[in-house]
Amino acid sequence: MRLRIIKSKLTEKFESALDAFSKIDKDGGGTLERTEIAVGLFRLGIWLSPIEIEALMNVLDEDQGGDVSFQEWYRFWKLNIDLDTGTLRADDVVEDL
Ligand SMILES: [Ca+2]
Repeated sequence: MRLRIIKSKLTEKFESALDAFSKIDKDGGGTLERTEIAVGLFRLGIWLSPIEIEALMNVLDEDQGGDVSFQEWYRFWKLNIDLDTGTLRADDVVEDL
């Protein structure tokens, strides 16, 4: 369950959704690009194939605009937190990864 691994690494490494977002947003552009996410996860020791990145972006990029706003990131963060409690239909999302 990749999404669970990604979430646990992120929460282990970063204090909050905002902390993670601002550190992954290397160029300070206010959105997370596909490359920034791939690099950010790689630095956490998570190597995702292009197909997995694509699947992750489909989860993250709710409006399919090609990048991830903080609002979208926060939604993902919350979704992941809910994974812990076993609530939500998060497994539907995880199946896509
Ligand atoms: Ca977006």
